[in-house]
Amino acid sequence: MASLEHAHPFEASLADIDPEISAAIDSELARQRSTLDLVASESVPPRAVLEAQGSILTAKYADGYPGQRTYDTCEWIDEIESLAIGRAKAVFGAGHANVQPYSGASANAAVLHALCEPGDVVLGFDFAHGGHPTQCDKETFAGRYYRAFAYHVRRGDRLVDMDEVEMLARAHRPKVLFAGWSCYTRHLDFARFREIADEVGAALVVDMAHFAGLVAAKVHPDPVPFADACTMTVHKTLGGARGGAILCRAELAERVDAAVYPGEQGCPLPHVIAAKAVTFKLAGTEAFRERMRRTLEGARAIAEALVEAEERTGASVVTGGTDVHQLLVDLAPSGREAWATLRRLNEIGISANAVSLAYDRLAEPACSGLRFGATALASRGFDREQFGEVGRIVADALANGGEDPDGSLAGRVAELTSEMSLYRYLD
Ligand code: DSN
Repeated sequence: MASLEHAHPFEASLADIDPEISAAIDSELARQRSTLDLVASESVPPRAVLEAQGSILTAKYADGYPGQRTYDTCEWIDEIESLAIGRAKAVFGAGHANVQPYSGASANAAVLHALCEPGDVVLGFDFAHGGHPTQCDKETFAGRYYRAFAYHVRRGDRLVDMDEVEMLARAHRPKVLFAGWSCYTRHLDFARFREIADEVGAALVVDMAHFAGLVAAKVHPDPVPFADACTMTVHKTLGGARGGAILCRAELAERVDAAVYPGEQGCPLPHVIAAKAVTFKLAGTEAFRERMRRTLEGARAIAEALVEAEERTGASVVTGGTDVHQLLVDLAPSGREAWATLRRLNEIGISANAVSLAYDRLAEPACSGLRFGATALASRGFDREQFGEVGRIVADALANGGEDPDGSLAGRVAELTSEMSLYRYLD
């Protein structure tokens, strides 16, 4: 370690200035390298995105929008933000894009701010059934500042109950109708959502935080032509900068922009906006589309392995498979609890999510659901065959309640993770 006495404090490396944080980052890198990351909301941001996000742009203040800032000397930030906006519009074929939201949750807050008055009615997908809490959950702004109602999945087939959506929309006449999810594995019927929204005079907002990358790659039904606005995160299937974005019809541009800044946020994050611009550039490439196709294949391969193993695991794949980058597993038939099972999976080198399922027999914080996603491993280069092995490892683990008494499952995980390098340029 170089002596701090000889280094200008602003030029010393992280390792020299703060060895504790530096060592923790190194340990996290080692953890990521040795783990099969099946957390459905995670990805592997490319080096170019990390370089932009960690750049000197971090310093700059630039409240406002390109050409309309409350600070001077923003010409390069204007260029960067204009590129990000143009690329987002091009990738999704949208009339307008706002790339400033700090997160998907902030994007949902801004859209509600733009389209509703406090106390107006909103209708969203129940969190416990697969929606995001910021659509209508009582603990979030959506439930606190608006009159929020929730629709659900049917008990039988676990698909969104469109008849209930229609019935609730007719009864409560929402200003905003949300379509979109965090924990769901099938396509939504955007045309039917549009019809219902039109009938009751609601704006349709598609929360595509999870599936934006699939939409960009055209391997998922496109909500943009149906929606008044779409909210998203840029770091899930899109696989890039950490933050959110909003697409909307051109006529709503002013309202949406004013709701993001100054309505909901302060200064934008220029370094993150630069990283979003890079993400949208990459999302327009064939390499990205290939990765999204492999992501879908990967999720299907894991689902197939788990369906095949259902008898010995006592864990069923919700809806019998998946159309997207993730799958849900219900541990209820096995009688096991998801958090306890997940902790055992962590011990053999697998990370995923424990989630409450619709009609879960267990009360929170206990739950019966496990969510597995293929985005991060597809970014790492995993192919169909390797995803099949991932699925078999998970199945073998679940058949044993997550236990690995002879270490053979951990050995199979280690074989896969050492075969597929991660962030090699950091060596
Ligand atoms: N936390 C994200 C997820 O895991 O789905 C949603 O914000």
